[in-house]
Amino acid sequence: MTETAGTPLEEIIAGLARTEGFDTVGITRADAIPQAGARLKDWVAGGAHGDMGWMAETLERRADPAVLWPAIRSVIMLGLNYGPADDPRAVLAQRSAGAISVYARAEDYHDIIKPKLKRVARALLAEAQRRGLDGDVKVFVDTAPLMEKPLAAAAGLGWQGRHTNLVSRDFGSWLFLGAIATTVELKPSAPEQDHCGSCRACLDACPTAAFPAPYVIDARRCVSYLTIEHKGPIPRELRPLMGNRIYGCDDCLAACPWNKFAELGREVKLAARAENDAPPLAELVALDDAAFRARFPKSPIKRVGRDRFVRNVLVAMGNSGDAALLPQVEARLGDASALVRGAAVWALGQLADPDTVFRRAREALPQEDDAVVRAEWAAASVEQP
Ligand code: B12
Ligand code: SF4
Ligand code: SF4
Repeated sequence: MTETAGTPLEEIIAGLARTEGFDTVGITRADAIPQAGARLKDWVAGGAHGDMGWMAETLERRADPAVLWPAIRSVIMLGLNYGPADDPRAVLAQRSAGAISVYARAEDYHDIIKPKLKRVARALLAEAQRRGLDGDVKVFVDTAPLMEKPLAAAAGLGWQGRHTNLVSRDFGSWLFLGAIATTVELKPSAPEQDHCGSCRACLDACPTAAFPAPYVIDARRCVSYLTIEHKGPIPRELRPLMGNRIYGCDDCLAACPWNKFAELGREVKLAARAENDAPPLAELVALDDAAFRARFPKSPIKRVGRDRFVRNVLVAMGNSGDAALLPQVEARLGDASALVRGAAVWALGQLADPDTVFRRAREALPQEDDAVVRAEWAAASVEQP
């Protein structure tokens, strides 16, 4: 007999999670969230996922964990607190610097959480086997089609707030979620109730009006989607609303009054790197491919690639009102990437006087064979702010 033999497996799991540094853990049945799957289907049918084609492709599996893995019985949901030291919105006032969302200021959370989940899962399996329970486990951190937020709410980690993310009484909006799915039947935790009350601070805080209704997001308007997931040019009408947000957005999260109970995250690898607090746009826009990869080691930012990132930086430059940035904007008008050239044209149109825009258009158009960039020139010539 081991010394743990009398302890319920659920308590052992909670202990293993704490040892790995998780801040909160709960258990739910895999079939606990049928309403979430139905709502997801409506959401995708309405097109709110934009060009995240993978949401539509994986719809059936995402809507029902039993389609993803028929033998699944229980899901252990784990949360890692990444509470920032200061209000992340302070950088929004520094218009010549870039605002990087809290989660992306440090190392990629996927790389930090996955090994932790694997260690908990392995130890759980070993303990289950010692008890004569036959079982299997799989770990997920945003790596498989699984609805992590409703599962976490069902497991008692918090509730889905009006901004649609999970809110915790103890950690506010600042939890990363990870999941361990298992074929072992575990005793579910009590689900958490909605504590939003009459508050709507997150809805009002959104710079792009991305919530068509409370608890529903239209990803196509969300800055996080536009700067990270969206591959093409950012829709013109949304660009002025983005301010200097160049990677993700925290406005709805940071507005939540439940953050007053939040604590600073304990995981050192999730501590913000100082160079990502308010990086000068002038530096970021000049990054080539190699310099971009070197500038963001182990960072989630690398995943969008240099062209999309520089596109975001140019939109922020266009919003900066800082004409001193013009030389760096103009340097990108001849960029090899059409995505970057198009964004540079827009930024030029925002910052330069009409004569400069016309002169630059006359120089560039004879060589420009990309229809989208040509359209940006046409719009910049008529749409001076
Ligand atoms: C797709 C995705 C996005 C998309 C869409 C966002 C979204 N809200 O779904 C985009 C790119 C915009 C995005 C942005 C962000 N994301 Co994201 N994203 C995901 C992902 C991969 C899937 C989420 C999903 O299934 N969305 C589909 C929608 C339909 O699901 P849903 O939001 O749960 O929808 C529910 C509500 O609409 C509700 N509902 C509908 N009608 C009604 C009516 C009533 C009355 C009620 C009560 C509810 C209700 O029911 C639906 C089903 O539960 C998850 C990881 C995962 N595998 O779960 C991470 C995840 C949600 N993202 C995360 C993070 C951190 C972010 C950002 C904060 C990053 C940033 N700083 O920029 C932003 C936050 C933006 C926001 N307000 O949501 C974390 C959230 C952690 C948490 N505490 O909740 C997750 C869980 C990743 C992780 N493993 O930690 N993300
Ligand atoms: S992350 Fe920003 S843009 Fe997206 S919904 Fe929240 S406040 Fe709006
Ligand atoms: S800001 Fe208010 S409405 Fe939004 S999630 Fe927090 S408590 Fe709920």
